[in-house]
This record gives sequence, structure tokens and C-alpha cells, in this order.
Amino acid sequence: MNSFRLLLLGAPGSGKGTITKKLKNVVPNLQSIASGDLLRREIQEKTSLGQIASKYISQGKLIPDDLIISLVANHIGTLSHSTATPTTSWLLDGFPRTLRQAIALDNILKPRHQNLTKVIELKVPESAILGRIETRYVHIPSGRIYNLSYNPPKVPGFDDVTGEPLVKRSDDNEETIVKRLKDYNNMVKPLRQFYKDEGILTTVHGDTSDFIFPQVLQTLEDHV
Ligand code: G5P
Ligand code: MG
Repeated sequence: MNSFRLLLLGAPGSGKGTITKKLKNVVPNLQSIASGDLLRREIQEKTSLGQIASKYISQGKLIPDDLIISLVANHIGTLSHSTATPTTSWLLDGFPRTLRQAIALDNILKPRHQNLTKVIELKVPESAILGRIETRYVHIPSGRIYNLSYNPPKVPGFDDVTGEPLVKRSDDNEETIVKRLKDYNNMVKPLRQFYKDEGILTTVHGDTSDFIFPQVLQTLEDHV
């Protein structure tokens, strides 16, 4: 497989984090940045950004573009200056989410000659998503994701690797998820068009991550 710089697009609960983990199992040294994981760490560490972000996240609202752009830009900077070479594959999950963020990302990547090479949108029926979210638990420091039926922790309530307690996300309740899904469906339209125009968008469909993952892999294998 050629190296890639991938954006995973997809509704809340569509399995972006799950597909990232599956890809890491098969793509050596794959780096990833998940904007939601970065924000949840800021909240746990009680930083000033975390305090602002927590109010937006618990209401299911996007945090302001400027805040998320500078947070992710810092992390992309670390990626490309330390471990990454032009042949290192990496992926973004959850950023960009607005057209303004997409343009800002292009402006960050272009001078480094590291533009995105592929965008894959995961399309999962909302009926399947609603069932998953209420039973999701996460380990904030690592971003590891569990689900009581799909991939339960070995010891209920505790992270498999560190043994630390798992938590439920403040935005994982029915009221907030309905709002997040509605907002996603509106916000994604200009993003889709933007990446369609760049000729790098592929959409994959399925009810489960096990069905979607081989399609993601095939898309990356086909991409040059
Ligand atoms: P996030 O953190 O980016 P979302 O809303 O985009 O959050 P989310 O909820 O993290 O996306 P996901 O990563 O797509 O979903 O899905 P996942 O966690 O892998 O899977 C969901 C659950 O289903 C898990 O429990 C998993 O185990 C289970 N599962 C997976 N596959 C299957 C399956 O096949 N079957 C079953 N039964 N279960 C399965 O953003 C959060 C907030 O941060 C802010 C916003 O406030 C946002 O709402 N934020 C930003 N704000 C502005 N701009 C940005 N760019 C922002 N990024 C984050
Ligand atoms: Mg996620």
C-alpha cells in the first residue's frame, strides 16, 4: 500500500475511531489525530481551552473554528517535525468539520507539500448509530473506545491496557446525539463538495465497522 494522508469523515458514532484502530493494526507506524480526543484531554487536564470546550461539547455544539484550528495545527506541526517523513501515513478524525476548517487545513498542509491524498466518508444508518452511542465508554488519556456489546472491556468499567476507569462521554446521550447528527448532516454538505472538487472523496456504506473496514482498506490500496 502506498503511503496516504487521510481524512475520515462520518457522522457521530459512525465508527471513525473504531476504523482508525483497525487501520493501525495493519498499517505500520500509522499516525492519527482525533480532534475530539484532543479536546477531551484538554478538558480532563482542566486547561483554559478545556474549560471553554467542555461547555460546547456537552451541549453537542461545535467549538469555534479558531480554537480548534490552532489546537489541531499545533499537533500537525509536531507530527511533521518529529516522527513523520513524506512517506509516513497519517489520518485525521473529526477535523476538519466546517468549510473554514478545511481551507485552514489546506493552508497548513500546502506549504509542507503534505496535502490530504484521500477523504473517506463512512455512511452508517442513523438507526444503527443511535443504538451504539448509549453503550459507548472511553479511556480519555489514550482515546481507546469500548462498547458494551460490540467490543466490551475485559473487566467491566476498566481500560484493558492501564486498568484505569472508563468514562461515559458528556455528549453521549440521546438528546445530544440527535442534535449532533442533525448538525453533521448540514455541515458535511459543503465539505463533501470541497473534497469532491479536489477529486479525493470516496464514500463507503455499511451497518457495521466489520463490513466497512475492508472497503476502507480496498480504497487505500487502490489509491496512488
Ligand atoms: P468527536 O469526538 O469528533 P464525533 O461526534 O465526530 O465525535 P464520535 O462520537 O467520536 O464522533 P466515531 O468516532 O465515529 O464517533 O465512532 P466510534 O467511537 O468509533 O464508534 C461509536 C461506538 O460504536 C463505540 O462504542 C464503538 O465501540 C461502537 N461500534 C463501532 N462499530 C460498531 C459496530 O459495527 N457495531 C456496534 N454494535 N458497535 C460499534 O467530537 C466530539 C465533540 O468535540 C467537538 C464538538 O463539540 C463535537 O461534538 N469537536 C469539534 N468542534 C468543532 N470542530 C471540530 N473539528 C471538532 N472536533 C471535535
Ligand atoms: Mg470518535
